[in-house]
Parts: sequence; C-alpha cells; structure tokens
Amino acid sequence: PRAIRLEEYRPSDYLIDRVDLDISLDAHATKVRAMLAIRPNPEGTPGAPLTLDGDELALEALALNGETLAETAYTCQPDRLTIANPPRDAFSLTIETVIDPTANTKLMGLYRSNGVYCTQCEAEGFRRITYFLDRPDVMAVYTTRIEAAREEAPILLGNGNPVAAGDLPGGRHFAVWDDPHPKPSYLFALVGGDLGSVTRDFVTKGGRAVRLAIYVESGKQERAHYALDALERSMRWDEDVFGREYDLDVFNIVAVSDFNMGAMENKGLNIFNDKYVLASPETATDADYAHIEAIIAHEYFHNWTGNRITCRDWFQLCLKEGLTVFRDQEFSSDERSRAVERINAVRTLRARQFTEDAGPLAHPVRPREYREINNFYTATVYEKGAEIIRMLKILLGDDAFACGMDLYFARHDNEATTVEAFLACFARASGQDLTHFALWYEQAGTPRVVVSSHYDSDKRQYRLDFAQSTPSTPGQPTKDPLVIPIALGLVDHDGGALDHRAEGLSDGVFVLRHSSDSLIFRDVDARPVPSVLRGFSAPVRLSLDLDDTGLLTLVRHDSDAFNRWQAGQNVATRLLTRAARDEGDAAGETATQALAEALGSFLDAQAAQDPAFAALMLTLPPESEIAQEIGKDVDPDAIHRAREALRDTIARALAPRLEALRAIPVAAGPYSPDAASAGVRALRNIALDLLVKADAAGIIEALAAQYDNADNMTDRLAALTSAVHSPTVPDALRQRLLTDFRNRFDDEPLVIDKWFALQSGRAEPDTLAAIAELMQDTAFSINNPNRVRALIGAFAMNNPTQFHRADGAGYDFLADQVIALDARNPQVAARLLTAFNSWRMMEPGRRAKAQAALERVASRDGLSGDVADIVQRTLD
Ligand code: HT7
Ligand code: ZN
Repeated sequence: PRAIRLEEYRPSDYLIDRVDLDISLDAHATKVRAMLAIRPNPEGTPGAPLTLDGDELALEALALNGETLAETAYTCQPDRLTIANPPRDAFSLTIETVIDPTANTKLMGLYRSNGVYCTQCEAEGFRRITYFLDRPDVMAVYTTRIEAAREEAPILLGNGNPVAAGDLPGGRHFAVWDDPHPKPSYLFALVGGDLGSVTRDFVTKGGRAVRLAIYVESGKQERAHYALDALERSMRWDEDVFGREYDLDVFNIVAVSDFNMGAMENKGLNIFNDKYVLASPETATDADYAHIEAIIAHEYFHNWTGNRITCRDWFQLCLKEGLTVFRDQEFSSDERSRAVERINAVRTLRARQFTEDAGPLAHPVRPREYREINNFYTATVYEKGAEIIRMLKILLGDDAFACGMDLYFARHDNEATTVEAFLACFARASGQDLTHFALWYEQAGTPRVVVSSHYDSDKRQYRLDFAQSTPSTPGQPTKDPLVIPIALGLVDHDGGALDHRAEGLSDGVFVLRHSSDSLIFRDVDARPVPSVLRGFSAPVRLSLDLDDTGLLTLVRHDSDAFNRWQAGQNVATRLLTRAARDEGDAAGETATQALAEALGSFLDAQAAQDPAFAALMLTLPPESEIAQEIGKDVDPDAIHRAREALRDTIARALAPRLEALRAIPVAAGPYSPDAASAGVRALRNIALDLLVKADAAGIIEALAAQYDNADNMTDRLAALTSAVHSPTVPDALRQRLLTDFRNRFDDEPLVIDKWFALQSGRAEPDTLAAIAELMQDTAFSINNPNRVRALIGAFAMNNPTQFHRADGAGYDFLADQVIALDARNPQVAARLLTAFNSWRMMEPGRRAKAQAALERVASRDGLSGDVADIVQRTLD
C-alpha cells in the first residue's frame, strides 16, 4: 500500500450530516441500505468528484436524491465508489450492498462470533459495511434499523438510544436505534444475537437516568457482575475527577469471543473481547480482574476523550489513546495502590514501548506517515502517549492541568481535532509556551539521561550534572533535546530525607531542557544519596553514577516508593548484565548477598504492611530488559541462565523469611479480587515460586496441595505456573497438574488459554514440539485471536530462549504461522510478526537466521498490506 502522510492532510471535499441505515441480518447475505445526507464541504474543492471508500464490497443499487443513478454517472469497485459530477448542493445518496458476515475472517466490519452478529469499525471497518467517507473528520448523526430472525437474534443493539422495536412476518423482528451525537464512522456498531444480560440503573450527577447493561453468552451472566461494578465506578470517577457525565439513556457492553483487540469504545455500545468482561473466582486471576477493571474504565472514558472529541485524522490517534490510557491509569491508581500501579505501568512501558522504540518499528507518538493504520495501535501511541500527558501534568501542576482539560472539553466538544489544538488549551490555561514540549510527539526513540554527582566538602556544595541524548531511529538520524521533567530528592546515608533547596528545583522537579544542565545544592554537610526520576517522572532511560551501597540505601530508605523499587531493580540489572556477559566474579557474589540482605530487611519491615509492593520488590527485571541493557550481540540463553541463578541465590538466602510470607493470612471470607487481598496472594505466590526454585524442604508437597485445594484461579494457576517453570518439580507431578487443569476446564476456552500460554512459555528445548501438538488440541483454533495469542503469541513474545533458539527453529515456526494466518486475519498475523522487533540485537548466528525467516515472509506472493508493512519495516 502507498504511504499516507500527515503533511498531505486535506479536509474532505464532502461532508455527511446524517446516516440512515437499514440492515437486515443474515448469516451469508446481510442486506445494507444506507441513506446518506451529503453536502459539499465549504473547506473542500468545489465540484470535486465524490469518492467513497469501500473494502471487499458488492454494490446492489445506487440512487441519488431517490432516483436510480445511471451507470455512466459513477464507477464502482469493491474498494471505491466514485461519482464524477455530484450536485453542487446538498443531496442524498442511497447505497445498497450485500455482505457475508460468516465469511468475514478478518473480524473487521460486520462478522459473526459464535453465532453473534457484531461489528468492528475502527479504524477502517465501516467501509466493509457500506461505501462511505470513512475518515474520522466526517461526523454524522446515525439512525440504525436492524432486522433479524427473532430466534437467531432476539437481542438487537445499536448506537445511541432505542426508539422502536417490533415483530415482522416470517419470524423476523426489528429494532431502531437513534444516536443524537455526531460521530465518525469508526464508532458505529451493531450487535444481533441470543445473549444474556446483567443490568443496573445509574443516575448521573446531573440527574440523567441511565440503564447500564452487559450482554454475554447466555448462562454466563454471573461472570459479568464485576465488570458492571467497574463500569459504575468508572462513571462516578469520571464525574468526580474530570467532571464528565454520560450523555445517553443507555450504555451497553457486549462480550464476544472473537475479537482482534481488547475492546472497542463504539458510542453507547462498547464491544469487548470476552476475556475482558467475564470473571469468576474459579476462572479468573486477580490480574484478570484488574485488567477487566482497567479496560472497562478505558473504553468508558473514551466517551469523552475519543467520542465526543475525536481525532481529525489517524495521525492524531494518541490524542484519544494516550489521553485515555492516562485517564484509566489514574482511575486504577485511585482505586488501588498508586505506587504498585505506577510500577506495573512502567514495567509494561519498558517491556513493550522501550523495546519498540529501540527497534526497526520505532515511530513518533504522532507518526508522520503510515501504510497500514492498524499497525499503529502500538505501545508508543498508547503507553508513551500516556506518559506525555503525565509529564504535562507534572510540568503544569495539578490546577493548571485541570483547567487545561476543562478548556479542551469546552472548546472542542463535537469536533474532530488535533494534538496542536489539545496543547493550545494547556498553553492557554497555564500561560506556558509548550512549543518545545510538543517535540515529545514528533521525536521517536527513548531518551537517555545521564546524571553524575559531585560533592565539594570545602564549599559544602553538591552538584548534579545532567546530559540527555536520544538515539537515532528509522527516518530520524538526529535528535533535538527534549523538555524532561525530573522529579528528585536527596537522602542521607542513614536514610533521612534531606530538605535542600537548589535554584532550578521547583516542588522537587528539575526540568532539563538542553542537552546538558546542572543543579547545585548549597550548605550540604555530607555527600548525600540522590534519588532521581522519582515516580518515573519521564519515559527515559536513566544512568546514574550511584554505587550499590547508594542504591541499597535507597532500597531501605527512599520515601519515594517507585525509586525504592527501582533501586533494587538497578542492583539486580547490574548483576544480571555482568553475569550474562560472563563477567560474574567475587564482587558480584558480594553484591548479590548485599541485595539479598537489603531485601530481607525490607521484607522484615514492610512486607506485612504492603504485600503487593513487597511482591514487586521480590520480582527480578525481565529477561527482555537485560537484553535491552546489553543492547547488542545478545545471547538469550546466557541471560536466562543468569536470571535463574540470581533468583536461586536470592531464594536460598531469603528462604526462612519466604516461609513466613507464605503464612500471611488473606482476609477471611470468600475470595475477593480487591487490591489488598490480591496483594497478599501475590506475595504468598511469589514466595512459593522462589521456595520451589530453591528446592526448600516440603515445598513440592505444599505446591501440589495449593493446586488441589485452591478455591480461586489465582492460587491454582500460581501453583501450576511454578510447577511448569521450575526444573525442581518432578515431571510426573507437572504432568498430573497439567492434565488435571486441562480436564477441569475443558469447556472454558479462556481458561484453556492460560494452559496454552503456560506451556508455550516454557524455557525448554521441547517447547516447540509441544506447541505443535497443542495446536492439534480440540480447544485450539487458528481462527480465534485469543487462542492464537495464547499459544503462538505467548511463545513469540514471552519465551526468549525458545523463540530465539540458536538453530532458528523458533523463527521458522513463527514465520510459518504468520504466513498461514495472514490469509485469514492479517491484523493478528501482523501483530505476531512484531515479535521479530529485536532481531538485530541478537548475536550474529541468530541474527542471520531471523533475517532468513523474515525474508521468507517478505518474498511471499499475495501478502496482506498489514504483514507487508511490518515485514518491510522490520527488515529495512
Ligand atoms: N480504540 C480501540 C482500538 C481497537 C482496534 C483498532 C484496530 C483494530 C481493531 C480494534 N479493536 C479496538 C480500542 C481502544 O484503544 O480502546
Ligand atoms: Zn483506547
């Protein structure tokens, strides 16, 4: 496909004000009649031809102002309908198309999932339903009449409010939905199916009565209550924190089993991957519950940041996604532990976004060009996009940030707008010039900030020198300095906080604007320990000249929880990089012991008060982070060995304490997924895992008992995970538990996904063979994205030693799967292929094998645009 460029943006020559749809659902021949009220755009070219987008469409009829259009007046192909000389004034166009939802394996447009008709229109799926100006700056009000066989689809849902329904001859029925809010076509949705529901009444602060409903596969309603609670809490939170109220009489959510992503924020009718709705104590883990809460909130928050105010074009995707991720992260932080949420967000950012930013697919938060927009729903747009909003809040302060948000909502309601317009609201509200700050949207790559410290005892001065640089990325060989807010503080060696002032430090934040700068603290009696980038105040890689003693002081005493955790991670990262490079030595052993001791005293003092945080303190940096740190000629096996060895040593050193942690009680009563109870389970389960790795006496029996007696999925899966990943567990036990799990959850596809992912993530040479066998399991289907992600995605993304096997078999396997999947679902295939993102970092042998596998994919005839785009950029 040809490149689409931001600088080539032009307003549409035509606008569509009203859309009246009449859709008659049928498994193979769904009829769609669209009546569009069109007028020339005063900002467009007068008299320009009208070209509507299509994708695999078949036109049945076309009428202009009610009159059938002569065939000479238009040209039509599956991907485009052009009327050469449309009227100069407003006119109506009636378009009839017929589509086959059952044959739609791409899961874009209208398709069937387990017999349920549903739609996915973002980014460009509406054009698979009817010919349209399928771009987000064309906003219209919609009415949708849906008709179907009552037996097949007793529930018929659309955007907006229900306005009519009734029976029709031949066992059919209809429903009419009216959405008064202008919206872009990507927010259109409909659902038809035989679904069960849970409902609740909600009254907004302004007094509007709203009927909330979640629709799920019949019989699974009980599992939707947690999502419904999360929805109600999200709605209240958005009123309290952002002053945003809901604006329709109903809010519907539908869970479907086949979905390309997590969920979709269609106006008044969110459609969800059922993985992010359905939860029961027996089938969902604490982490699943937390994800459900976050995604329900995220999609709901889009109602204002995305729907009421949408994007002018797809280059502005971060305008809705980064901002909405920021909002859902704030919600989770308010509902749970702020420190734990922040640490988890940063772990995700580093694992996904930093990796992306360091590889061939690196792109700015607002890209300047794309070939396939589906490939830009990335960690950079979402997660780094959210970090930019967080930095803005730090730089402006809470009050000016809140005023900027209010101004944005007031100024741009019902508009399709841009990043510039968004920033202008904050510039206005704060009086600050944000021109330099805006570079965060334009410049790809993760900046490195190097900090060196100097203490002058004669002058009693302490100086911190800062330098920033950003590595080159594809298409951006040179970089400019960014505006980087760096929250920091000083700690003395006994752990006390030092309240020193420095010119340039405001409310504990230093703003680095140039390639280098310094901060001078006066009247400092002794060299302090600097705690820099508190709360991870900017998405950068930090190098700080702090030795292990200083870091361990921070582990023990930093008042900033994020940096206490980070300091422990830094010590571990140092040890792991050295060991993986085969540079382990006696100094390393001493440092390991010191780390274990610091963790031990931390556990003694803190574990009982904050178990969730303690669980994070005991978690070593992931292998992918060590690979990034090493940066070139990476040997994943060496990293894996180093990490296992360090974990083993720490586990042995902490064994008696870990036994005690296993005994911390979870709150009495039935299972509850609340953050406090989840934190205790997380700590107990990491203690179990470490003790299993350390082969502690009696721990295998304890593991088996936990698996057999668990009353919730978190504990059962934790026991199974330790069994699968620990070589100390006897094969017979591992097999017994795996077989039991498979049989116990035979009719629970979402649980079987956990079973698939566990086995495909095993760092063992026979894993690839096991996956080939698992693909024959009756529960596996290449057509279902969740199954594919669980078995093949987990292997490629979360199993570095086996995906990056030295013999290249992991690469060949993934290439084969991508090729096979591309014919059915290009979007999911392209996403799998991004696992090759770090191929250039590998040692030469692996690099050559990865390149060969990629070239094999690239040379295939008939590749989809999605896969062709990723493979070309990965190889470039
Ligand atoms: N805005 C939604 C993105 C999305 C999507 C994009 C491309 C293809 C399929 C998709 N399903 C959902 C989800 C969100 O970020 O809230
Ligand atoms: Zn979103």
